[in-house]
Amino acid sequence: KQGRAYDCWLAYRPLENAVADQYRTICKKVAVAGQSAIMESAVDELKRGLKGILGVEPEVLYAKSDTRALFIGSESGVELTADDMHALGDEGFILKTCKDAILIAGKTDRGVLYGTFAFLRCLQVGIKPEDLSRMENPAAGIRMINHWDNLDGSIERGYAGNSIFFRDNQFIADKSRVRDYARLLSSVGINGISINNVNVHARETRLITRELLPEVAELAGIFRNYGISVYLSVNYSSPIELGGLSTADPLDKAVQDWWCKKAAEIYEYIPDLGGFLVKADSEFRPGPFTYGRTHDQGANMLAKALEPFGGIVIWRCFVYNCRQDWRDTKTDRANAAYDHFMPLDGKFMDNVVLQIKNGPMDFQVREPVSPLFGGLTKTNQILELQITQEYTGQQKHVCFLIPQWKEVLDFETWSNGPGSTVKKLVCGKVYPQKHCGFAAVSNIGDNANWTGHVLAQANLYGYGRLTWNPDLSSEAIAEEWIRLTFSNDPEIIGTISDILLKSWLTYEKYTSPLGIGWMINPNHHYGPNVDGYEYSPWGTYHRADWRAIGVDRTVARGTGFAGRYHKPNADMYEDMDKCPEELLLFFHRVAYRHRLKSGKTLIQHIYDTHFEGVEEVEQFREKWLSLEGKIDRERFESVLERLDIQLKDAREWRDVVNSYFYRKSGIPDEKGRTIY
Ligand code: GCW
Repeated sequence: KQGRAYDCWLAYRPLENAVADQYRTICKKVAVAGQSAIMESAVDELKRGLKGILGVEPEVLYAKSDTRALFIGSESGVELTADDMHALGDEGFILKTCKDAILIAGKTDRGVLYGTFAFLRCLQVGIKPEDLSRMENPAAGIRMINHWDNLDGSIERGYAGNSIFFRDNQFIADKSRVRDYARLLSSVGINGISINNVNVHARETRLITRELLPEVAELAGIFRNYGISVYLSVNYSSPIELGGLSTADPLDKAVQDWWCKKAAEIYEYIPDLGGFLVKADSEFRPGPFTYGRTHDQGANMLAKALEPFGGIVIWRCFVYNCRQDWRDTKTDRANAAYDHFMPLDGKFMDNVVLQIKNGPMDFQVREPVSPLFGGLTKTNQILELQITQEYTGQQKHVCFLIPQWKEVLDFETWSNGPGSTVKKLVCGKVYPQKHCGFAAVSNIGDNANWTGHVLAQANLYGYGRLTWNPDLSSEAIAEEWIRLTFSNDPEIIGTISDILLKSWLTYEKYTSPLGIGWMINPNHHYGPNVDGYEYSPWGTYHRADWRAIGVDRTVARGTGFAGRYHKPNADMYEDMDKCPEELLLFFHRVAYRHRLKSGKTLIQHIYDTHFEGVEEVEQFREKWLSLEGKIDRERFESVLERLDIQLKDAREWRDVVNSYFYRKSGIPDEKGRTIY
């Protein structure tokens, strides 16, 4: 037994109330229509859930049928109509109830599986049978998780232990944890997973060889039973490294043939592989630029090889010059992805999908939305988010990221008039796309509680829920997660959601101000270091001097980034008075004595927010202490330990950042607090 935190939101705690009694009388019998491995996963989960929540072990009967459904209770009570079938998408589900029966149905077995998880969620939070009826279809087809796991078991930017797939350059033989992970992912609607790091090093390059494919196939088999397709990150130079060719030039016939043969070989082992994920020409990874070719040529060459097997190429847009001269104020990393990919719009094959990070830089606590969203109109695209908290506290700090993601999803790009929000774009509702949706970098590892910080489980949960329905609110997701993970007690819900919902803004307050980002220690990216990247080649500068701070990204005077957006966004960012204040230093160079809308000077804002941030962490700790004895000791203690670390490190952040700006500017804090 792995401890209380292991089950995450699938703990299936006993429910003791009148609603539970109602369900107990219905849930004695389950009739299964349609047999398959995925249906078996659904039945299995249903049994697990009913046993845990109601203490019921139902009798299960199988019927030969083309229908895909679970009938709980009487088989005759509820029926599927032609209208139901018409409204259902391929992965959608219907829940229907009458007095003594519940129907969980889908067009496919995947739909039934998602419906089963949804039913168990409703049951756990205590929704009455008569209020159960619903029909849901997922918002987009690609709902994916990316792992940055290496074969040696390490995880790039992992903060919760080592890989659950690999150890010591081998696949881990015991797959029970992988199966539980598949359950967690599929319970929130995830349907794709890339299992290895996008930085594909020598050993991982071999994942697409006959030596390792049988092992990949075994993993794929486990995920397949939960409706999840496996993808592989591939090395663009594979033809050289594995095939002994002298080039990986996408226009070279031998290279093209090599990939076609390779694809055929891979699909022998994994006939339903999702496809390839590719990081090319980025941070020292090889790519088409080496051969003077463009990214459409590179991606399309791979896409042709995968096409006969129904595979897709997910091509990352995280392409920029990471060897820039910090003295060069004309080159702007923020422009890079847009400038590389906009000219290629419409040139990609329809089984290529561009994967675009939410912001133009790199998963900072605050960034504007990448202008590629709404810029590209003729290209399949998915949004890339980072669940692992590389720049948001590394799972030592509580930082509920759903509110951040909601801002991204709800951002109005004006690409095709009003209503061209990011969520509509990546769900293919603004421009038609064959493939679209979401990807995010996982935050799990082999820690007993999966995510290091117990409260970080909420980020994985919330990501999945948003990919299914991006209209869900942060508040609803937080509440649902707490109910499933901890309790239906209003006091517990209130206390934990309060912490979660504030935590992102709190983290922002004591770290980097007003959208400027970075100010962290190089390489590992934890802890304050205002000049950590200031004189580095990575293109991430704040340009602070004694008078002002910020990067001028205007068209009129700066790097021109503001002009990459559609109007009226471009005008809004261009004008210092109209620019949303939380992004002020991202777009403008601002004097410390400049007055913000609050009436405070910029420097006073920096001091105040840094003091406030720490005070808020103190309050989180107080709030958490009020839960003592109300939740299990194990999770109580483990979160408390992390909050202690957060408090100590938030103080460090506050003092380092405040002292830095006091020393640069010579302007004292109006409130006379201690600054060093
Ligand atoms: O955020 C940066 C990380 C790198 C990562 C890169 C990427 C996998 O610091 O560790 O590499 O982004 O997204 O490719």
